[in-house]
Amino acid sequence: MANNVPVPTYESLDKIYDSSALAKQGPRYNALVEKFTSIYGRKPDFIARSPGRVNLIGEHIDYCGFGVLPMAIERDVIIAVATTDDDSKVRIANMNPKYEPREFDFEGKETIVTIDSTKHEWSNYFKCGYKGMLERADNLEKPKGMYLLMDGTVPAGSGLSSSAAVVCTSALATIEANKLPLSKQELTEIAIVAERNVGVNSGGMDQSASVFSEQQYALHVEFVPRLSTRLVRLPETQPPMAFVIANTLVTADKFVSGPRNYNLRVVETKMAALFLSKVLDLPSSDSLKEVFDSYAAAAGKDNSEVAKYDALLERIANIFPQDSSNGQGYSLEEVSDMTGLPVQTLKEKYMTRFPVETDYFRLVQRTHHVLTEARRVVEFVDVCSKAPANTLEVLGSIMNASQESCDKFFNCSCPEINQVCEIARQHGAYGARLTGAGWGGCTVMLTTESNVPTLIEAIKDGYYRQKFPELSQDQLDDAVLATKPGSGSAVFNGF
Ligand code: NG1
Repeated sequence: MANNVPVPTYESLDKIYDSSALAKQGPRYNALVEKFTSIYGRKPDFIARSPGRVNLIGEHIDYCGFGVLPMAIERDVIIAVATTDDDSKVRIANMNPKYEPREFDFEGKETIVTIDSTKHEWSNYFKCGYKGMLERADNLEKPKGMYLLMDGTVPAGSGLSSSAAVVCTSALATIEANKLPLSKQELTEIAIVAERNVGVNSGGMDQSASVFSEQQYALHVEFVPRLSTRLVRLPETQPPMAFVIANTLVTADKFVSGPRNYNLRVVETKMAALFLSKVLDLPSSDSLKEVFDSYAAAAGKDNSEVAKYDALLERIANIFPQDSSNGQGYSLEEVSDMTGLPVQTLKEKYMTRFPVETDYFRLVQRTHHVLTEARRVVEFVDVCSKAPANTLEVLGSIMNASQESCDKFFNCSCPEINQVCEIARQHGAYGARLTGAGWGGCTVMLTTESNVPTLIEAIKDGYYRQKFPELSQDQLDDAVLATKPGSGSAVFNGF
């Protein structure tokens, strides 16, 4: 897929949304323009838009370098923008009154803007996109002043990638306001790095899905040797397939829990790669994908992709030493012995920029998850292209195996996710799994179009009405919904 094309500009919302969404999106865009005009006394010049995403398969492997298969959803972030040459101030407001208006100024070409990542502050996500873009704009002496109004419909902390949607939209708003000639590829790469400014060691799946997705397709994103994306058409099954997303309403905030969850997992996979590259006598690397590639190259056999995973999994089955903690994982000293890196080096390299809190590092379990999950992505994509008669069953069982591995080996599920997946499987879902980082957030289920109402009702009854009896009908409808693959980032100027 051509990655160096610009982000498209549309004058009509039907280029962005499925026809079934227009009755809702039209009034939403009108309300944004109206509110913008009442706050700033002028109309916006354009609206930037980037969606959230649901990941179909490939969890917690993007930051190890392995390919993943997300698709964009209708839920998104839109920012109305007007520019001025009078100053270089940024004024930003939000349609949600929970987020108070903010103002900041361009601090010069060196700093651009200061981001205090110790503070949990909504405008930091805008600043990430703004800073990331302007760092790349060598020829720009002084950026435009900006008037902004944001509206987001991706639930925060739900695994649907609300933060990436904000950062990508912010970066896109900054590009368009300053007429910077940047491609989709550059926008994505900058947004990936930019998001790390808020203190989360993020992978690159979300930003890629947000920018590159297209209606009716899932997106196979690969990161090695460099970011590349390929559209994967979802098979036409008989009966027709459908995806449902259910939010457990357990909020998993990476910013708060990162040191024990997300950032720790990133570090564990890096330590595992260091150990494996050493013990397998491969070029030293802290990327499991590089270990996989070097091992496959050294094995030299003309294996299929899946067979390459099997070969490595078999080779490492008994390669990790016994830990001294009775199966809880390795102490930092043990990791130091295994990798040959002094404790101090490990701390400086892996535990300083993104803090980590733990007594033990569970390298065996994490490696097992990452390699089997990467294998599942290859299988899933393959089934999509071959579309055998039992496609629904096969894809469903791959999703179920992913959930089991996330729960047992990566410990990123939680009782609520397990419960929703179980209810779903009992009510016509072929497969059900967490999507995104986990520890709460959303689940994704594969079912048939005709079973969607039954499945949704079963989850409302079996989960929400038990655990959250106070939810209104609107909140319930918002928590569990059918979804179709949607389109990626765009600029809209049809108002
Ligand atoms: P969420 O929390 O769903 O946005 C995070 C990472 C992804 C990926 C998944 C797990 C960020 C912005 N996103 O997704 O890159 O690693 O977890 O597969 O950190």
